Amino acid sequence: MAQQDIFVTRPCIPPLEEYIDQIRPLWESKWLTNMGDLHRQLEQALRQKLGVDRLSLFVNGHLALEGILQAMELSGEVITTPFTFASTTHAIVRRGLTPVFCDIKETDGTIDERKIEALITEKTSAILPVHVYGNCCNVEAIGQIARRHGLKVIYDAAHAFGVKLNGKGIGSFGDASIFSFHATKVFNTIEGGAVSFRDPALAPALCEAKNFGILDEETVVFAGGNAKMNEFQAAMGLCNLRHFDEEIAKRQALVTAYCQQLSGIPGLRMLRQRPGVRPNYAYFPILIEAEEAGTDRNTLYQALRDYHIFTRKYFYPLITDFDCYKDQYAQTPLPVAKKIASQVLTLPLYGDLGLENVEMICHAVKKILCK
Ligand code: T4K
Repeated sequence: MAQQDIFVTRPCIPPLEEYIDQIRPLWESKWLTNMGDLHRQLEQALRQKLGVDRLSLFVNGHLALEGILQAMELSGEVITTPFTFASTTHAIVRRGLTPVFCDIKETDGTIDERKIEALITEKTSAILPVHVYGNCCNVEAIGQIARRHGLKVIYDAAHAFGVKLNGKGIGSFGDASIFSFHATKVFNTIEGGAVSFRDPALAPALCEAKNFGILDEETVVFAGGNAKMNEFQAAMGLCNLRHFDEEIAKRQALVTAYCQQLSGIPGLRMLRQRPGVRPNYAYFPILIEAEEAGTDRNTLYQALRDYHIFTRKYFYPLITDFDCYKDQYAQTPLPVAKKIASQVLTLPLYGDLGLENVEMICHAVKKILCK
């Protein structure tokens, strides 16, 4: 039994003095938002950290996604995954586009690239896969399909900050990628997000999308919203960036311990990264095959709560089962997504969790499953 409640995650925050030093100049400049100096510094630092040429900050990851869909002027259908957070589909729908759901792979939970082509119609304008949990999609195959059919590819890389594939930043694949810097992510700006993008011509449209469509003081070119990151968020980002590598190293040690202690338990399976990936250890999902484990995912979830261990069912229910989407869109079979959503449980993972807590959580999991 945990002494204190253990949550699925806790934000990484810098020493208070460091943050105060970072925001102190704002009392002098009185420049609090609307693309200030700290915003400019963070944008620059993140381009380097993420290994991307072009990046635009947003107030959160969701509005970064809506912003890039608006800037690209997409229409019609977008092929995407049902195994994700609400934001991915909501952004598509809120931009007036139609989501078309593709099944996922058993191995890593990302979109099944072998099933994409069958879903393409004359209305399809883009593919929007998700690097779920920071697991890399098959970007090469998806790129080939997109080129064959003249489609845009926008990755939801909300979970994938700092991930590299064959030495390249994950945000450099496809036409664009969005990142989330929410408090629950490996790198946070309290709330925050960004879009990295390939085509330099998109830069003005992205600025306008986050700033009311304003081109200059007297010219407003389209109905943009307000999605600007403020200076206090940027300051948190600049501080957290200094501690990012340390956070990842701590998480790596915790994940290694989880994997060692949970391997070989009948009915408990873990997802796998594809080869060539430098991971960011954003989440630690496990899958429970009820028949073999003798206990189902929901029972494990509840029993862990009784031990004060608050896991999450990321991502259950599937998006297609949300009240707002049920029976709304053409139903393609999604057997793998359905199965994984019913089996998945995301265990606590954050830098300060501590190896002793990982040990205690694994002990509780084994006790519940092996009783
Ligand atoms: N695309 C994908 C694939 C995403 O997963 C997300 C967001 C987005 C797009 C959109 O990005 P943003 O617009 O959010 O930047 C959380 C996050 O709010 C959300 O950002 C994230 N995905 C999603 C997977 O998880 P909830 O509703 O599960 O969060 P909540 O409030 O239950 O927090 C989880 C745990 O974290 C708490 O039990 C305790 C801890 N916590 C949380 C907060 C907010 C803290 O310790 N401190 C805190 O300040 O959605």
